[in-house]
Amino acid sequence: MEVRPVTGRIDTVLADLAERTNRDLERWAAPADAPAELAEAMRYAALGPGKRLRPALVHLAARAAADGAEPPVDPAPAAAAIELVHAYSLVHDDLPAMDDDVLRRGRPTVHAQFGEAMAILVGDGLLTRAFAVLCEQVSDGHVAAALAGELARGAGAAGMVGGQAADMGLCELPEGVSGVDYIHARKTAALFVAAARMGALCGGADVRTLEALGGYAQALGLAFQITDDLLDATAGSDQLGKTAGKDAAVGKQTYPALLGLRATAEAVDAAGRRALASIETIGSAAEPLRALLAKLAKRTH
Ligand code: GRG
Repeated sequence: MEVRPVTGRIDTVLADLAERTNRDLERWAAPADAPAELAEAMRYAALGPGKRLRPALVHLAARAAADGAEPPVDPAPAAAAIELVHAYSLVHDDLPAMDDDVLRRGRPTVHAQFGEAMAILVGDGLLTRAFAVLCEQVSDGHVAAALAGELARGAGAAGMVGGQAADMGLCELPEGVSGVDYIHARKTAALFVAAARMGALCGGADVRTLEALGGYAQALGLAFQITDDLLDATAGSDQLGKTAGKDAAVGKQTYPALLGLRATAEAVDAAGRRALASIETIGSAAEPLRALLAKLAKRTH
């Protein structure tokens, strides 16, 4: 498959990468021999109209690590794998026992459309499928194992699942902003970090570049989640494609609730500056990552 270079305006770059990821998800979202009904629901979850940010981060980090050249290992399987994990997390997050929501990406959630038992199994199927894609599509076994390790760390109990447990009030947390930061770092930023580090591995990064890209993604993920909380407080459900205003309705501790809107916007800016500082040694190959940060700082959905 022809891979276009990562150049040009960030919107075009992201649209190209999303198209590529969608093509890969079409092929890889469900195994050919899965029961047809389960495969249909897995594809509904994986191919829904999301932003495909985490796969873009994999591709852009790979380019940055390869100094703007073609990455030595194709990042496409890693990009698809992380989106499958993200899709699973959304399906489970929407379940009645979790966030209990019926609207996601402007459509009925998976359990609203296919039933709760199917939604649980869709999540299980997507999570395990992600690791199958890495095993089957990355020919270098050492790289495949390293990618799987990064994905498991970011998605697992010390990462996204741990953050969700904390967010659900199932664990002791410090009061105030540090408790919110604890949740954001795990529930959201950990998968961004995994995406950037997986991309970096595909791009042949040395340890310094791996850490730099991981640090960028950590700060980007925090800025992204704080912006999510800001949008939940200020935007409407139509604009977001999911139910707005839920945090305030359940009295959740968030940046806007604890600090107000102005200090929340300042926290987003500060995280953005930390993201840029982390990749200042990388040079022009990281330009698309800088443009991505600027775009996300202005996002409205
Ligand atoms: C293990 C039962 C079980 C559940 C796990 C881990 C988990 C459920 C949920 C946490 C994942 C979660 C909802 C994190 C919030 C991160 C976030 C801001 C998601 C929305 O991401 P976008 O805006 O979504 O990139 P799109 O739709 O564009 O892909």
